[in-house]
Amino acid sequence: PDDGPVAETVVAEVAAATERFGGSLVTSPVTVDEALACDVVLAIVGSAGTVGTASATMPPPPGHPPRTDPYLRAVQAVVEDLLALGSSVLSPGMFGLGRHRGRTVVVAADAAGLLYGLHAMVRRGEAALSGLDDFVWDLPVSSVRMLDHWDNTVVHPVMGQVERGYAGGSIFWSEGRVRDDLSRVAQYARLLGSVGINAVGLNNVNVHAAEARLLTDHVDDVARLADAFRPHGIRVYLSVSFAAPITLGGLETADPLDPAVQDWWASAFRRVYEAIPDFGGVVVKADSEGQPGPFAYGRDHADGANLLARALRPFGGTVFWRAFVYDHHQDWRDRSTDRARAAYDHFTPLDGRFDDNVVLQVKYGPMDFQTREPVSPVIAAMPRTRLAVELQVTQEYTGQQQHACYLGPQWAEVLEFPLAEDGRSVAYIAAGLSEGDGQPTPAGGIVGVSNVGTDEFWTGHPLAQANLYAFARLAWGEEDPVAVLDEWIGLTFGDDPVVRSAVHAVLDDSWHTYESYTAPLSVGFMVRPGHHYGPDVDGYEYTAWGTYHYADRDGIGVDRTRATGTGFTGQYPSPWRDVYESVETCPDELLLFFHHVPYTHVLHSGSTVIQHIYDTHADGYDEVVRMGGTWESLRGRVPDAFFDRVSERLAEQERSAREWRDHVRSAFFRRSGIPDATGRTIY
Ligand code: GCW
Repeated sequence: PDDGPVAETVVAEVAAATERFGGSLVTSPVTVDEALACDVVLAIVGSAGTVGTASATMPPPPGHPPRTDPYLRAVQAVVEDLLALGSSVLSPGMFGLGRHRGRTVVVAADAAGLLYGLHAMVRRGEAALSGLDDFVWDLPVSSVRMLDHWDNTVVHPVMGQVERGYAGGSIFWSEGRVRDDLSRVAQYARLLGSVGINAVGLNNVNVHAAEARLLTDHVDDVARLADAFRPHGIRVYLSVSFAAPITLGGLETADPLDPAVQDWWASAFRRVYEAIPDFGGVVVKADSEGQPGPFAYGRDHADGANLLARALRPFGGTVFWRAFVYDHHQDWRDRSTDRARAAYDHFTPLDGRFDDNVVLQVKYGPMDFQTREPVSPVIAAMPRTRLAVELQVTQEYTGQQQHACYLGPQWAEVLEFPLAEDGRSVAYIAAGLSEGDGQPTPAGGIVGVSNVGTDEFWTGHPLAQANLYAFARLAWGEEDPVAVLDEWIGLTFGDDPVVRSAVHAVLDDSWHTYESYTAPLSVGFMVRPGHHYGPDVDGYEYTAWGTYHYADRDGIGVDRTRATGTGFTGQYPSPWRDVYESVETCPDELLLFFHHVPYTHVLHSGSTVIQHIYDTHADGYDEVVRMGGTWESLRGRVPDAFFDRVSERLAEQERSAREWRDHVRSAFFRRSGIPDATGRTIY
């Protein structure tokens, strides 16, 4: 059925495939016999309704002739059986896929679900088209699955065009305007739609002068991007500057309680929606790292977020308001301020005050996208607020797409972590789902910072494509990161078992490998300031950023206990507040995030902290050498250009891992004076 641009996309995809393979395509209206004669049947059966009401919930789109009875009966004949197989209610984005009565069937509640079902069928490959009856339902856990681009429209003097981008320029923007040729954006949109992404932020959350004007002067450009994403079920969002009423509107204030400010936002959004009726809304970084915000007017972040939410409400738009608010002018001498506490301290008092079209977007950890952090306690502390969890697909602190570092396992750990007192996981909280009889919280979403750019392999490191894919699949609700990687390998390289096992050997454990040769035991931030690449143990130690490790000759780590430290452990619900409070129960991998311990402290693993540092850094480097050898065995088995680019990056990873190993091992030997028990060289 022609139910809009996404349904048209499904028809076009199927038409292209049938033509390629010499089949034929019948589109509605069809007779029962025609439908049942097809090898593959794809059907929309009405949104959130049962099949009993399918005919009632399938009004034709405006301007279209009424649906014909034979079409409805054909759909119903198949669907009635299918619903009896399992689900009686279809929700948005949900689909059923499988073999049924000798044919392959995809059914969904809406066009987006049909699109997802079609691509799920493609992922199954030939197996989807043969075999015995076997039917499964699948649905996204989280209703919003979003990628944020930190793209500037112009090249920023310090950050380049894409902030923390490691894959070339922006695929959207060039010289201040949308690109003329959007064919790459169309490919990207198709890719994202195929794995269930349904929202994209088009510009950097640090909104500079040129980009602020997208909202007012370049809505036509934004509309062209919206046109490219719409056929794949994706709505676009803009990052906006809280000071826009002043900088763009010429007002004297951006105070959220000022009626002129409220009017300014209302009319700005009205103009956007005239051009883009399905515009998603805005992403806002306010009072953070120099971005303007409501604090300047003595207002809080609920006042700020609700200002925009009320201006967007008439049009159905949403505000994604970031919780990444902390003091970036901290005096390093001040031991009483703990950056890890900041988001919780700022936002939890506001729980219940945000309008229902505000989503609070929380970084997964309390600090800033480190290789290892505990899960942010904010996520369990605001039951009356819609919460989205923000992950970083772009590898700012995890090797910058020079290092192979598959982040699926990190994200799976975060999303499955049973943070809430009632045991609900982070993914459940973000999805607004309850457990058992528990009270459901309102739904937010899962957000990732994108890692693509104009690079010919899209992601700089070709293997970093796996991170983009895994983000989408885990945001959808898949749980096993190695199974997701396996899917990506099959879709990317085909069926060669040698390639499959080698790519697994390189990537499966690469996050742990990266962790082992960089900052130890979750202490974080031992990177070169500014660009954040490569080792520098004290790089951030005496700066204003609040990211300290306090390593001296005797010990290392941040005391965040209630008993003797910053009290951060008290922000966690039970049992985590006690698990993290005690060195006895704190997991090794989070030890230095919560505790300052002597180098001789014995870990649960049986090793001392200092020996752990020596061993993991040496072993991690050895593992990178092994990864290089494994990849080398694929020469000639994967496309040459792909092979060569990965080989170059693995060589750099090996060089950098060696640098990390020697820098960190030497730095801690010089501090502690304790030798490496294995006698390996220290410089
Ligand atoms: O990790 C830090 C990055 C900044 C980024 C900021 C944020 C967009 O170093 O480049 O700014 O986080 O998430 O806002």
